[in-house]
Parts: sequence; structure tokens; C-alpha cells
Amino acid sequence: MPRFIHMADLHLGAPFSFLGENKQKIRRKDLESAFTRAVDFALDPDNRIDGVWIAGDLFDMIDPPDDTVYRVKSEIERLNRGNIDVLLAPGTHDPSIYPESVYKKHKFKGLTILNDYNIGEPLHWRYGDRDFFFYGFEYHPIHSNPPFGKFQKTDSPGVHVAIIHGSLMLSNQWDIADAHVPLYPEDLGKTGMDYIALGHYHNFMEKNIGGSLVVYPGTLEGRKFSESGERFLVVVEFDHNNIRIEKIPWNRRIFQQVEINIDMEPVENETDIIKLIQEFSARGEDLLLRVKLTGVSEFIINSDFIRRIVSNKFFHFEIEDDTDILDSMALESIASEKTVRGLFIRNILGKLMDADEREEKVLKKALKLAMVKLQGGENLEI
Ligand SMILES: [Mn+2]
Repeated sequence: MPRFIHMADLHLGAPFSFLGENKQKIRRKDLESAFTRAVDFALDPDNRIDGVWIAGDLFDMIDPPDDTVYRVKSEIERLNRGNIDVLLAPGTHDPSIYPESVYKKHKFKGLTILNDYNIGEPLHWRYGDRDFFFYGFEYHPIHSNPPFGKFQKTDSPGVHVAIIHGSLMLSNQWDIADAHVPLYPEDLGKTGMDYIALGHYHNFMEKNIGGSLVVYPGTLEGRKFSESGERFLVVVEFDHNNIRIEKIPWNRRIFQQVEINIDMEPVENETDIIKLIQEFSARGEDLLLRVKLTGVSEFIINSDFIRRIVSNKFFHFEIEDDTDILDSMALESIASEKTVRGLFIRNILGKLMDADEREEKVLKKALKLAMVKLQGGENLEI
């Protein structure tokens, strides 16, 4: 039974600018190693892989650093020597239409790029006793026109697969630019494809649309907190009656977001919060953790202090203080003080009365920052 790896959005060469210099390098290596491990998997005879499909954003940029390019070249050559076909549709991050594009500047031996617009004439390859037809295109401001889902499979008997980097439109209200290739389910449903290999959305998604199996594999390693949780290597197997998707956990490190509602926990000070955060430190060196504090706080939380204490327990740590102190008894009591901080708070509270949503956010933040600085300010009488 023909088996393929369907990947997308590897974003090799991504800068990871929110991390420090050292961690940026490690994380870039994580991404490269996820790709190398996928190639190893494809070459392992036990896995019986016939081909690798990459639905765009293999690279994070049009013209990635040389070391990244050479690494990818050698991995694709490795697949080529192992008789594994590699098919790629360029993505929004690595389009091939510009002169400085990595796909124009370099030749990748063993890589077949689906970027023409003559999608009525698919590529025809045979795997075992089955005929496969591959369709794909890349966004081009002149040659590709919306609606992008209106291509059709040919009448040839066999398996018909489309590889596209695009946006599956699950809600018609979204206003998505043509460059992001909006794909409407009602159009995709009419294409008659057996499998539509998508890239662009970074989390796994699988949908049956009008008889076509439409899949986003997601990233192999998360790039940001919107890619939290497990990542998968997706293997697609075609037996004569159906298509089977196998999801193999693949990520080396993991993004995780947690909310700590301090109303629900016995929290009286920063140390109590630190204890709660340290419960996540078992897998700390592999964890990129974002903690969001919510609830009504009876004290001003010094999140910088918490960050300083716990951040070395994790690969990366972020804390967001979204607690509400406006309703706290502590604030009420300070606001009635005849002190500098009492005056300051009364001032902010006054401004909050007729603040719009954006001002309110800024004022609340100012209130918290000032309270941290003015802690112990009871003696600054006015
Ligand atoms: Mn992407």
C-alpha cells in the first residue's frame, strides 16, 4: 500500500526573535532536526514510505541562510538516493516567483516543485499497481486567480492528490487576501480529489469535504504559543478502499499555556504563585511556558520577581498578569490613604471612569506597575 509523509510549515531558518541568542540557535536546530528525523523515518525500510509531500513554507523566508539551504539540499538528496519522491508546493514564506527565491538560486536534486498553473494536467506517477495524479500550484498575482478551489481532477482512474499552501475558509466572514489562497469548502468539495494536502495553518486539522480528505499536518516543532501542545509527523496510507492517517508525536520541545486563577488557589503572595508554577518544571528544559494569572488579586503581583525566580527552570518562560485589582479590598484601602500612592491611585481610578477599552488596558497596567514601585510607600505621606 502506497504510503507518504505529508509535511508543511517547517519554517527552517526561522529567527525566533523572542528568544535570547543562545536559545534562538538551539530552537533553529530543533526545527532542522525535526526535518532530518522525518527524512530518517522516510528512509527506514520498516516504514515503507514512497514519497514525501511538502505543502509550503519549508523555509521561513524567500532567501534563507546558506547553511540551512545546504542542509535541506543534502536531506532531499538523501531521499532521492533512497528512491523516495519529494513533491513541494511553495508557501507564503518561501514563494518561488521572485528572482531572489531560494528555489531560483539553488537546484535541489530530487525535488519536484508544483508551481505552475496548468493544474488540469497533473503529474502522473505510479506506486506499486496504483496510478497517482498530483495537482498543485503556487500563488502568483497574475497567473493564479480566485476562487482557487475550482480546479477539477481528470477522468483518469487512480488516486488524485492536490498539494496546496492555502487557507481553508471555515467561516465566510474572514477577509483573506488572495496571496493567502482562500479555499472555500464548497469549491474543494467539487474537485473530486481523494486527498488535499494543505499547508499554511500551523495546527493539525483533518476534514472530509465532499468526499475529499483535507488535511493540515501542522508544524513539526511549535514556533509560537498559538502552536501549543503536541506536533505530529503525518503519514498517509492509501489502501484500495480508504485513506488512513497516522499521527506520530514528533516535537522535541513543547509550547504550553496555562492559566492560574488565583481566586481558586490558596495564593497570598508571589512565593505561593512560584510554587504553583514550579509544578510544571518536571519537563522544564523542554518547555516553553506561558502563565496567565487571572482572578481578583488582593496584592500587587510583582511578575518581574516571579520571572526572575522561575525562568531558569524552563527553556523559555513568560508571565502575563491579567488579574483584576480594581475589585480588591487592598486597592480600596490604599486609595483612601493620605499618601503619594493613595493620591496616585485616586488619580488613575478617576481616569478609568471615562476611559475607552484601550486606555483602560494601559491605565490598569500603569496602576499595577506603579503599585509594585510604590509598595511599602505607606510612609510617603502627603
Ligand atoms: Mn507557515
